[in-house]
Amino acid sequence: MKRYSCDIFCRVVDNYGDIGVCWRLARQLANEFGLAVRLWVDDLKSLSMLCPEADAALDVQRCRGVEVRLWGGEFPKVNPSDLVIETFSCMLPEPYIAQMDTSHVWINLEYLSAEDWVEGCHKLPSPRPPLTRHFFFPGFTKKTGGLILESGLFAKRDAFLRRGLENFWNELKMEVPLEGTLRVSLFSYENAALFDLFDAWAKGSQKILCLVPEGRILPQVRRYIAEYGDATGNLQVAVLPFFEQEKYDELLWACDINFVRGEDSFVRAQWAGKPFVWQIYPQQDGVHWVKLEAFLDRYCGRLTVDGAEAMRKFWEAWNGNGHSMVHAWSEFLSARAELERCAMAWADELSENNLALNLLDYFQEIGTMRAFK
Ligand code: TRH
Repeated sequence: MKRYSCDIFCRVVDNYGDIGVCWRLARQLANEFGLAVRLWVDDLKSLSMLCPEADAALDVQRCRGVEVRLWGGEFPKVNPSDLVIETFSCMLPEPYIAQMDTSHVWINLEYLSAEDWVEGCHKLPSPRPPLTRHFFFPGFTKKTGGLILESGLFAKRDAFLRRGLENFWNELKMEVPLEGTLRVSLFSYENAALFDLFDAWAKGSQKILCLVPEGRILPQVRRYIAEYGDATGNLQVAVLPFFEQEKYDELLWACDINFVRGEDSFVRAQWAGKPFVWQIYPQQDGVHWVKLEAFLDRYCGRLTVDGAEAMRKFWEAWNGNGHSMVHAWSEFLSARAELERCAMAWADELSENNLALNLLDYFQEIGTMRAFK
């Protein structure tokens, strides 16, 4: 049987989301589905944060079953792959396009959104004669491309939790948290609501251990620690190094509530099956609010009126609608049992719609239409 090849093109706009999605998909297509995957990325430093064995000084290298190529300077003469994945409309290099013909399947993988219009745009063709580019939208319904989910992830998660967390804390050189401590991971952008939230946690009746992987929120966290110490009232804050991508899942699994952001960590928190709080990537003119509310509408539809209100209020406050975190947090915490049940059911349901499988089916579908062998 022919081994298909795949080129994935990634431009790092900012942060880790673009490369986070591309790296995850590249590994999955190579290691689970046996494609010969070449990942073109314009910023190897970002990749090396997610995969420390990637050498930012090497233009060509193999990592975890994927050929990684620096996308910069003059584009080399290469044969295009059977499947060409442009991500987030990053614009394929012209010399590469010039080598393509109609036997190559060109897919543009788009950003994730829970908005209704996504279903209508998923799989839309966009002609670029003589070629055609096809839009592929991840999403939360059967009429979208679904979400990236590695095979066996839930079994891995459940086995990790069954083994107990002692090793996990040891590896982090941390003491096992006291019984009854609420473990919270915090991955977010700068956030004006942080001090308010930390105050609520410090003064609350629940012991909280807040784990902060290095990132954009860190200067604020450090300011708080400088002012109040890393243990104040019922709050203890611990700053952790940035995890490699696969290890980051373990942090999400080990915590009771996860604060996530952007796109990929947002999805991983859903696979963790735990209550989570999303700080959406802020866009100009506040358009991100529409995206945030679209997700909340989908998710909260499964909750009781009180549960839905608690989740919505807390998420909105965390995303900066100006409301106090204190009240919102206490309601969110009260709804925790219900949010836990919903998170697990949501993960199970969403896992039925696997992005890589859908993408490969679509690749075959287009290929067959063109008598592609
Ligand atoms: O980094 P993000 O904010 O990414 C993005 C980008 O800003 C992008 O341009 C924008 O369009 C998009 O959001 C919506 O958040 P995201 O998507 O969660 O990506 C973070 C990646 O980093 C994800 O793959 C998880 C990974 N990660 C680790 O590997 N280790 C860690 O310790 C942490 C905290 C994250």
